[in-house]
Amino acid sequence: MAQEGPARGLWRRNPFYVRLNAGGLLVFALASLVTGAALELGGLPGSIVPSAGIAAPTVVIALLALRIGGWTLILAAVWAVLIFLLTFLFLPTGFSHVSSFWDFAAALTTTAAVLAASIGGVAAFVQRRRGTVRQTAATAERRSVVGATAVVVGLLVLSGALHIASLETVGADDKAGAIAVGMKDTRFHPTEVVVQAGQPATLVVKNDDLVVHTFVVEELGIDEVIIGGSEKLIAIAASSPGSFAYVCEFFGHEEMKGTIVVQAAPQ
Ligand SMILES: [Cu+2]
Repeated sequence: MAQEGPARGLWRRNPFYVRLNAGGLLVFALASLVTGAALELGGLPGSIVPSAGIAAPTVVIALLALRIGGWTLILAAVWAVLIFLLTFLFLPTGFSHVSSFWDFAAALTTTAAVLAASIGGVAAFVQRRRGTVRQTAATAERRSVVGATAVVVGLLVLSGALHIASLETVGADDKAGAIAVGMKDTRFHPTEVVVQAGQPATLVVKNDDLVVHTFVVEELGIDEVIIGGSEKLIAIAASSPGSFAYVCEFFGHEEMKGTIVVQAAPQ
């Protein structure tokens, strides 16, 4: 509690747009740490390292903007845009899967925080050059920030509810005789499945990760999306022997691949 005084003072004596910039960066750093910690606890060791690696300089840059202002505001705005470019490739997966909470939440929080930081950084710098620095937010500005925050929180709640509502489980009866394929740590387990040609086979594919994955076998026309914690029954019908690749199609999940080996039926 002893730190609250100076921290609050530092926050309050800064102009509105500097606070918007620093606030955006700090929210991004927090979101990055939470995501890294969740993945670390979820069984993907080492996830916290890149998260902390990007959160630490982000916090330092936000504090510089709050303490010094001036040129550090440009640094903060440029840093916000860099973070956006760095995470940009992962955003389509998140935004296109509202029912996968972790993916959607990471994409939405990153975008909102980085937008706030960029707008704040640029506006703060421009106001300082023009000598129009304002300590407090105009009513419209305050309403915009409150409104945007409410929309983000509302969408996060919606995504969480959709995720829970979309969870699928496979009953014990259906599981009996089916081949289990797990998705864990952005890998398939096992990476080889053997079935007989001309005999229908069933897979139970379960996603034990927090993030969404796909199970795609192009040659067999299989294309399923499975959110974290969900499982699906997938029928395989291969009439002739051969081997078919199964993959997850999302960016950054290139290591997720396996093979379905279709053996000739015993004579
Ligand atoms: Cu995947």
